[in-house]
Amino acid sequence: MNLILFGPPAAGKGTQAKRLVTEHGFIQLSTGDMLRAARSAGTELGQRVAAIMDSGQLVSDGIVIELIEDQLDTHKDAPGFIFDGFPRTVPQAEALDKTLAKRDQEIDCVIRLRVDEEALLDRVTKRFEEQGREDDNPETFKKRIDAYNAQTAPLLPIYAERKKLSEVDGMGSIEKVAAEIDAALAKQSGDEKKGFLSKLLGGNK
Ligand code: B4P
Repeated sequence: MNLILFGPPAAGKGTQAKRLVTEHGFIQLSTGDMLRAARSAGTELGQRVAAIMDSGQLVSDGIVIELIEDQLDTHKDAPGFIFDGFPRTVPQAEALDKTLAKRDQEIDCVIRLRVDEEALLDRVTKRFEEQGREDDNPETFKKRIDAYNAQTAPLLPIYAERKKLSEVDGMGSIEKVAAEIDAALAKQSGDEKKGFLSKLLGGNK
């Protein structure tokens, strides 16, 4: 199963992705983590993206698409992927569909974590104090939210139209959010099985 964890910055995508890896054996592909790793390693790519990330903007589609394709090639026999923080734009979503189709795969489920802006700001403020991540300061965070609303949120109706979207309340405790995600995944795979069965039986029953 290929899953997208969707939501605004600091919604808890990374937190939940790590748990799904431990409990369900997915491979987590977090473009944010990959970009931060490139920065820490001081690679040419890391140096190119540092200022963009610190300003709260999205790095170019070409860069993140290449990072994802490299990882899909590296983990050819993986049972499933969690796309965490990717796609974030329409061209990224289109590129993901194409690259998965080449591998006879598709996106099976998109989980949207809903968290209100005040709670998001509280979370990044806490993380800024604890970890000092430059893009977690309140001013930059506002720009990240704007980028999400302008460039990423427009993907939601696309996945809803395809009946892949599940909404999860991301305001609860980490455990409560985890339980809701598991329920949404179980429902999605049940629906897929039902769809498969009705096709097999020759109609939309
Ligand atoms: P990301 O790395 O994706 O952003 P994030 O803030 O880490 O979001 P996430 O939702 O994963 O939050 P987390 O679980 O850590 O992106 C960073 C930057 O990289 C972007 O701004 C952009 O510049 C660049 N980038 C990345 N992908 C890109 C792409 N595809 N295209 C272009 N540019 C891209 O949770 C946040 C905090 O909340 C943590 O401290 C956590 O402990 C806490 N928390 C989590 N769940 C909680 C809960 N239920 N209750 C209370 N606290 C919770």
